[in-house]
Amino acid sequence: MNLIEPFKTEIDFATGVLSPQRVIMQRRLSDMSVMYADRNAAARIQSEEGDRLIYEVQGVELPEEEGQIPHCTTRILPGRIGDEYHMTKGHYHARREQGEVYFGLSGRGYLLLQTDGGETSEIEMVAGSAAYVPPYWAHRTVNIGDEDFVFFSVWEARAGHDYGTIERDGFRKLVVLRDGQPAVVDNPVYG
Ligand code: M6P
Ligand code: ZN
Repeated sequence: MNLIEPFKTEIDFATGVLSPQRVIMQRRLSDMSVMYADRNAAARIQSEEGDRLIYEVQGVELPEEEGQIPHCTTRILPGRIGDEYHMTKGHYHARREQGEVYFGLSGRGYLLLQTDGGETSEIEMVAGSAAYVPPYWAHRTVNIGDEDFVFFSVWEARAGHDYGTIERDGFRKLVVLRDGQPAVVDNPVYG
């Protein structure tokens, strides 16, 4: 076990920016264009405006060993690909038995969850919402507002990210603009 010195990070709730600056990871449309239901819309945006920034993660780097508790902010920019709101890739934990906590800092979003067994759940999040991702639930976040949706996440270091299952099957639910409102609908091409 590494003995790590205690430390703190200041968080800007509106932007998710950490200080001191930590590791920053950006995901652009090209990293996830196949994850959006409307691939034509994704291709059109790509050719008309270039590689759009969808979301950004800023976090502390900790050793992936038992007992370490990584934490980060995620900022999802507002916008849609076709009717579908900007979202994260989404993942299961490689160790499915590990959970996670999300805490809303600013903006409005949905937390979509699903299990291998076919259960689904969606939780609306605003600033101040503490949402629990229990073990075994895949999780994806979606910005349903006109501003950045920013939240803070905390998990156990060995949880790991399993992206492959979602890359292959997608999510059972999509969050889309319907009649001027965000709506959670079945994904017609799931699986
Ligand atoms: C949350 C946490 C992170 C995750 C990030 C972006 O902050 O769950 O572990 O990396 O969201 O989500 P994803 O990894 O699915 O792109
Ligand atoms: Zn996770």
